Amino acid sequence: MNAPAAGTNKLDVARIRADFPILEREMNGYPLCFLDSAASSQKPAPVLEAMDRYYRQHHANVHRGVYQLSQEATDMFEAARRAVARFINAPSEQEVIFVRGTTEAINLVAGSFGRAFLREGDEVVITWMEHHSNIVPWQLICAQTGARLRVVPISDEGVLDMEALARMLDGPVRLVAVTHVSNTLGTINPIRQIADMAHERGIPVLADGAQAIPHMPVDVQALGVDFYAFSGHKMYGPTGIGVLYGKREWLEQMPPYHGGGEMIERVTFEKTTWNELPFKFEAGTPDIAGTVGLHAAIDYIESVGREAIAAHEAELLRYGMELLAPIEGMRLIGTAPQKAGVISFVIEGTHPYDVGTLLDKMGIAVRTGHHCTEPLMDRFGVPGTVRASLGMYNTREELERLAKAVEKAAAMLR
Ligand code: 7TS
Repeated sequence: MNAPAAGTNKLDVARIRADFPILEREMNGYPLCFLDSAASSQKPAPVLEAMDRYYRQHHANVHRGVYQLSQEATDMFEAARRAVARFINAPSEQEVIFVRGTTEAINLVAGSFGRAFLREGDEVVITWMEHHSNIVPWQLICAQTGARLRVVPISDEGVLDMEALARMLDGPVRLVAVTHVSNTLGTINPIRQIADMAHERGIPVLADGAQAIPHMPVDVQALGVDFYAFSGHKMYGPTGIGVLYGKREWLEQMPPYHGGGEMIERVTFEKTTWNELPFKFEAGTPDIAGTVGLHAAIDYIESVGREAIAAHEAELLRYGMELLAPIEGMRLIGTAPQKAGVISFVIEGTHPYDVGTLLDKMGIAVRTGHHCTEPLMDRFGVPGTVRASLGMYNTREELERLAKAVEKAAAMLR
């Protein structure tokens, strides 16, 4: 396992890369240059090995069997929950709910909190830079309850309009749902400030942490949020597992989201009572191996160091923006001063899809399109962008390759 060289805050990127088997692959005759970690990051060997070991040696269903193996699986599952609680500084592991990912976490809150607390005429505040998974669940619950969605505008740099937010909060707002880091712009939103503003008015805040958790230390108590959602697969863990952190005071008032096994205390045909937190929200057999992989991913991130990862990526981001900016026809989308992990751009006279296809031919994996943020594309008047997004394993040389390839692609397409 890796650690930054003693006494420095620097990552040993070569050592980190050696832990990610997939980075040895070639694409179209070139070494793979993977710049799509915002969509899903790659997985280090310790994560793969932990999951393999779990299935080979310890698998049984959790919380059910009296036998040793089931106890082992349960212990591993609950150890993962404790690791998550520590990782995000949740006051209690009972406030850590395992879900499939960010999307499910937000749907859980929208469905459950929405049914309990949203009424006709109430408002839910989101922002212009939300991923569809922090827009559509609110539209669905608003349609069911008669509540209304309000959207906080952003500047041309991609910075949230805090004055507009303050004005909106004086309305009949029941919840604020905002992304911590934008997956398309990279903007880091001032979550603590937003939470303070909302709490002054008794309004709870959900932060979508999908793009923050892989890049920076996250402390839910310091952020002051009521709910925090994230996905394992964007933080070097497996797909199919994610987390909803929720403050106990809210989770206890919220009705179950799914019904089924595990989430009950007692079932009769007349009346069913619910299990305690967090099990009330975890119906059915969970992704046990996923939690084991997530635990290994947390250990891996901590062994490298979250501050060191943030510093490495900040340097890469600065360098990448600097290399790309001078390219003819370049328009960088998302130039907020507080920014993480993502470089989105369009090049005059070219379509993002064509640029992405040519980059792939040169072994460079980037995402093109609207990145599940269509309202944001409308805001910037573009059909989509090319997006390079960073992980701890990326290097300066890869960004140099990207810049050269973009220049070449643009010249071919114009
Ligand atoms: N919220 C944000 C900010 C995201 O970036 C994503 C996924 C999600 C929520 C949904 O996460 P999921 O794990 O439940 O799917 N973002 C992206 C992306 O930028 N490209 O592909 C997926």
